[in-house]
Order: sequence, then structure tokens, then C-alpha cells
Amino acid sequence: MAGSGRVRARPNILVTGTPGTGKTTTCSLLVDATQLRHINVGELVKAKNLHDGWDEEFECDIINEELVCDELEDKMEDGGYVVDYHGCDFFPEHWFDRVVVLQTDNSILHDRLTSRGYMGAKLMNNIECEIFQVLLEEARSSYAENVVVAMQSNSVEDISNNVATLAEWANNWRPDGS
Ligand code: DAT
Repeated sequence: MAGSGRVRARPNILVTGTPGTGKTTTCSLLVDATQLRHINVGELVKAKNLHDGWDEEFECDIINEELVCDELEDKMEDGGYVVDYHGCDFFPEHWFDRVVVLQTDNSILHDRLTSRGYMGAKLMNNIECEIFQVLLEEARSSYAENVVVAMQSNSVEDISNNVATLAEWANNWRPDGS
């Protein structure tokens, strides 16, 4: 656990991926199957005003990464959290024992995002983000190879399988890595 001051009693998992790939759904089910607690970074940013205004082009909050990290630091040092966010390169690497990148086929993601009301540039930017595997590349360049796991999230069955795999991993995790 290089970089952290103390050893966590429980692991932290980061669940990332393009919007619509199923992060929040996966995290909600994962906390039901483990003792982990869910932190939805997008909601936290809104609730605590951890942003520097609104991005007109991408139609989203411009998050203040430093404020977000300050807000999360104590919790991450304690351990036992599932963090849900569509970005991963600004968190300290030592916070996470596993970084999960959810991936969805383009046509399925397109339908999910249009039903959420995304259109125009916002829709296309997110579809391109998925096509170019932006989050997977970001995760691979920010965390150790053995920490990053890509998981398909096309169907309800995929979610069940992913949650079962992650819950088993979390429930068997030991601070000393044994
Ligand atoms: P995210 O948090 O990545 O933005 P979400 O969990 O809010 O995604 O899911 C967006 C919508 O898509 C929601 O209506 C649930 C649905 N969905 C997500 N993953 C799915 C999957 N693997 N199979 C079926 N539906 C899924």
C-alpha cells in the first residue's frame, strides 16, 4: 500500500466507465453483497458544491478535483468504499485496491443514453469515449496492471456476474494481501 500512512482494514474499489455503462447500478448491488459503502462522486460534487461551475459544451459540472480528493481522503484511508465516477486519473493511486472499468457495446450504450435524454454533442462525446476506450486507457495509465479489471456491462446477467465476482473478491480481501 505504497503512499498511504496506514493499512486499511477493508479494501477500496473504484468503479469507472463511460456514463451509462452501469456504474451506479453495479455499485448499489455490490454494497448489498458486501460491507462496503457507496460513494457516487457526481452526487457528492453536487451535494457539497465541489465544482468550479458548469461546462456548457459537455453539459456537466466542472469538478474541482482537489476539493473532491480532500473530501474523500479520510474515508479512503479508512477503507471499505466503492467509489463510482466516470474518471479515474486524479485520485491518488494508493487509494484503490481494485479499479473496475465497465464497458458496453456502442448500440446498447447509445440506447441507454438516449433514454436518459442525452443528445447532440453530449451523446456523441460519450459514445466516442466508449469506442476509443478512454476510461480503460486512463485506468491503465494511472494504476498498476494487476489492479485494473475490465468488465462487460451489456446485460442484467453481466451485472449479476460482475457483482458476484467483485463481492467474492472484496469479502476475501486481506490487508496483508494473503
Ligand atoms: P452509470 O452510473 O454508469 O451512468 P447507471 O448505473 O446509471 O450507469 O445505468 C444507466 C442505465 O442503464 C440504467 O437505467 C440502468 C441501465 N443499465 C446499466 N447497466 C446495465 C446492464 N449491464 N444491463 C442492463 N441495463 C443496464
